[in-house]
Amino acid sequence: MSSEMNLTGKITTIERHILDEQSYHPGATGALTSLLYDLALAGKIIASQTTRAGLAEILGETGGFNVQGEAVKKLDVFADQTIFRLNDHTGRLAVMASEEHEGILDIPKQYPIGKYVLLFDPLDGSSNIDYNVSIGTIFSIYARKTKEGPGTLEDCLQKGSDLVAAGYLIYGSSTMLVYTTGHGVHGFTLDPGVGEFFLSHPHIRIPEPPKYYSVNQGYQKYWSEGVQRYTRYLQGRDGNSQGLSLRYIGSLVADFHRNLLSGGVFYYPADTKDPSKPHGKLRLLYEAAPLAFIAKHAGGYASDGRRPILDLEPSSLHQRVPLFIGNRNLVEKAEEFIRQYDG
Ligand code: P6P
Repeated sequence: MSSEMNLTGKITTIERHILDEQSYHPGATGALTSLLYDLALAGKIIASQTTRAGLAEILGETGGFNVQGEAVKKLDVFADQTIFRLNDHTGRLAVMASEEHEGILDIPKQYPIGKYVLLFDPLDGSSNIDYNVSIGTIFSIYARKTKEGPGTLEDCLQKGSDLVAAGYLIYGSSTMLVYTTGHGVHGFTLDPGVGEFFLSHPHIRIPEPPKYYSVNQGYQKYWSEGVQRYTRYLQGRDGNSQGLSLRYIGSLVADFHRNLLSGGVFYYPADTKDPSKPHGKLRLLYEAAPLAFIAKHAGGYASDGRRPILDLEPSSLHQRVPLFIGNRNLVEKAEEFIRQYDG
């Protein structure tokens, strides 16, 4: 089915859609439904700030730095606190983890413990906030592995193939929420006038043929031979392929979203630019894995250049991973070039 906006069908709110999804999970107690609803609510609250960041004195930096050593924007902190405070007391979660915090986030002792785990990047692309570029929130939901008591780091370090649900919000020309529980990928557009997310992109499938490739070509000299040759292939410079157009926003959610709807490949490969980041810049747990889960259920694929992202066993909360994601055949082509030229 095309990923064009569906404006003629029945009016479906995200609450109705999530409730209908619950029927796919016979054992569902409604906790996942409520958790997804709470994330939609967080998106509305964050969107209300991002669209007037310039006016609400929420622009600019806090002066602090996060675990990644990146300057923390006031909006980062706002988004992080909003998601945590909406979810810490609901009794649906055993533990959380956020890009903005070094360690896991315990559920406060006065609140009940639930059976799900929420990992999130509260505001990805925040370095673009000051330039009015689209930014986003990315989330992963797992079932806890430990049996009782407060959730642990082990509950957070799960493979992407064990995800229960994943999604993102994109705060751009409109605010959208895209999510999957493994039964199709569905997009909802926020009508700020009524404060509702309405189903606008049901059953998203990554279109063929692909239109774009998305990579920061400014780092080309730091890439491996295989990635350099792969990029020439995508540009149609090896005579065997039709060149693609380059689109790179520098905001992962925006770059991924465009390729999801138009067809294409995004990649942030390993590079030698920063010895402290030999595996590239993007994080596995709350960036690559949830987007890989979405790509899979939209007919696409995601790899670290050698293995499926969803098969990778995480070893730490903030570990970085090279990411190639989008149309399956383009990602598999990347693996082919890397296998052939990088050994
Ligand atoms: P570069 C934004 O800071 C981010 O984490 C992702 O959203 C984006 O894909 C990437 O960094 C861009 O990194 O090195 O190309 O500026």
